[in-house]
Amino acid sequence: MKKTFLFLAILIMAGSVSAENGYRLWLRYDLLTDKALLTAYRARISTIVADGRSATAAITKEELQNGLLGLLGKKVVMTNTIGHGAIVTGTPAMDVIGSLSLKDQLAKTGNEGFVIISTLYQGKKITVIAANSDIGVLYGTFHFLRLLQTHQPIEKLNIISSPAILHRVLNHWDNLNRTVERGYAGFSIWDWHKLPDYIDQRYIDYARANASIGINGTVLTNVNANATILTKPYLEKVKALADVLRPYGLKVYLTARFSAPIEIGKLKTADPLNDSVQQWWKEKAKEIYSIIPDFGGFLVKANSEGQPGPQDYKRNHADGANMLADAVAPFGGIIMWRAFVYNPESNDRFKQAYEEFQPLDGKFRKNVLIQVKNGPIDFQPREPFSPLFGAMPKTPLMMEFQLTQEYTGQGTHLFYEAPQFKEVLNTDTYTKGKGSTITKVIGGSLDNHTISGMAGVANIGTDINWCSHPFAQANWYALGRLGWTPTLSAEQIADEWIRQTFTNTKNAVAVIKNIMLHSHEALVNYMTPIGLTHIMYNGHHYGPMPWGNTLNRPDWNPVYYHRADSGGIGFDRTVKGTNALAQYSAEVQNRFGDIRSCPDDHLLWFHHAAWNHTMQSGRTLWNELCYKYYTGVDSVRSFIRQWDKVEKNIDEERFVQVKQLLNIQLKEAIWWRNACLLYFQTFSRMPIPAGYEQPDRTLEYYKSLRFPFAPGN
Ligand code: BDP
Repeated sequence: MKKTFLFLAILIMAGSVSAENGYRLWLRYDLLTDKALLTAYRARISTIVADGRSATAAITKEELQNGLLGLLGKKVVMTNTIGHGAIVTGTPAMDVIGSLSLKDQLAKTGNEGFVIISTLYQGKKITVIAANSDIGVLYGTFHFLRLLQTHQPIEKLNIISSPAILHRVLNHWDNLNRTVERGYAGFSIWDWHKLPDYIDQRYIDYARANASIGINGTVLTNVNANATILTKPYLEKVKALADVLRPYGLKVYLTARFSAPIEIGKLKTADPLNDSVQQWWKEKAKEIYSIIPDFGGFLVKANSEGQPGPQDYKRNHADGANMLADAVAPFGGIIMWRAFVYNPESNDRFKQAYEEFQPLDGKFRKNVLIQVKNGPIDFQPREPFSPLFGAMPKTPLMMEFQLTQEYTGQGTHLFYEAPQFKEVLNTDTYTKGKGSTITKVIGGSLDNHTISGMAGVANIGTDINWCSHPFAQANWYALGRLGWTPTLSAEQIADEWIRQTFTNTKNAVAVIKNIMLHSHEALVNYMTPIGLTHIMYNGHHYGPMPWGNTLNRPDWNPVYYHRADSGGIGFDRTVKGTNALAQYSAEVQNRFGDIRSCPDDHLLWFHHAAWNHTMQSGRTLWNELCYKYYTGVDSVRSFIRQWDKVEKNIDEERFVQVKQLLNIQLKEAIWWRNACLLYFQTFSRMPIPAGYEQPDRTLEYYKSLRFPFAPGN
């Protein structure tokens, strides 16, 4: 007994009980274990000379000092004298920075970008982190610390960096009662009940994490909105949050419930062309800005899944968006109006957003962005790109990605999203000839827009490690990095994230990266290969239910999406079917339209193909389906084997967590594979090829499973 106690005490003293619970995210700043590197960095970093009096500048100084203390294991003092090894941070208002002729470089960095250079100043070797604004200096400081954390050389730095996208925003689907729609990481971090008087340390840590990856906006509330957030007491709470987030460069946005003028304004209508309604929103905007002067604006889900909107009054999306845009314009606010719309009358849900929005191109006010989900349906593991991208040249289109893994393994699957995001960003829409990539569409360069945006539906909650699955943090990280530099590769982002989050040990980095980079394809294979989509359970969306056919709305039923019958499987979107393909440019139509040339991985999105159709792999469609499902499961088995190899390189706590989760992922992958193949087999009437392990349960068993308390619903 005594012995254990002593042992514990020693452990605590040695600091090794400071369990690695994941709270520190990618900002761990642990002492560098590479001795040579440590010596080199120490030789190059001796003091901090930091300028600026703002709250942001204070944060910068503290971050730099804490970061260096942790990484170098020594207190790097602040001074005003520039000697060898000084890290100089500030704006051109600072004499030394002013004297360094950085004008040309700084001219390229705008209001948020930064310059990091190694240079000589009066014969002394120094490192300068300069920007036009204090927030730029903070971003630059985080970048510098990232270089150290990822073991990069810092001798000859010459970095000029600025964000490609203006609004880089998290969308919290958080309700006022603290539940999180599609949240798998606990409750909402916004403790509305205790606000405005109680400031949780989490808010500050959240802001800091976002600043470290360049995220500059946050929508605090669910798109399925509650008008209460727009009432005075709640606006006071929002103000308290805005005050905490502001020094970190984060603007606060809210979701606007379209019927708020009725619900909290006592009006009889919310018709956007009605004078009193317009006036009500103008007054509301004025009130909000009097409380939060730099309020970002509104995100709106209208006429979608039961949310109220302008169509309730026979008006269109432009009428609705413009009314709100006019209300916030005098204060510099923006409206992010979502294009996620569909209703059961349409003959193909795929087509609807385009049908409703494309004709409105050119009709929106200058401060409106249309926020478009990456694919035409709904955040599925793999979708073709939304045909709206490139099709509305007069309107800035904003990307909406889903960080929270509603359709991609929820809280239990290791799923790194950057490959999925990059697949979309790199896609060529051909709307203005070759090279009209989605990166250029949303960055604004294709159509000369000055405002641009990228949003991610947040995966953050009260769990100690923020995102529940230790690897889910990587998706938050990826959103920030891609919003700043969309041309970064998924591999580069994974590399940085692993080095900061887990380890810099070369082999371990390679192994973990390999798992991450294959996780997208693996998940597509064991859930929805060859272009299958939307075949999960109703409601909570957890697990496979390709047989689902009981909901009133056909477009909520899995059978609507796969259309399996004895002849084949897939949704015919060619001219012979719904002709959704016509919404794309000719080049894209050609690529997908011909069943012989349509890439295998999108086949069932566009064609109803025969079970014995010959795939590009040479296999029949049925055999390919089996092959993909089995390959997906095998990939998870290999992730488990690979993960075992890094045991000695990372902390035990997270090693064990991930190991357990991978085992759940394997079970669930097998469940997806078996349930889907057994069900589709009732149509194909073909055997699962010999040599594959045969399902050990019946289709009836899978159909009988129920999960009344699956999270996030
Ligand atoms: C769907 C989610 C639903 C969201 C909706 C949206 O199931 O909870 O409200 O997207 O994006 O995928 O509005």
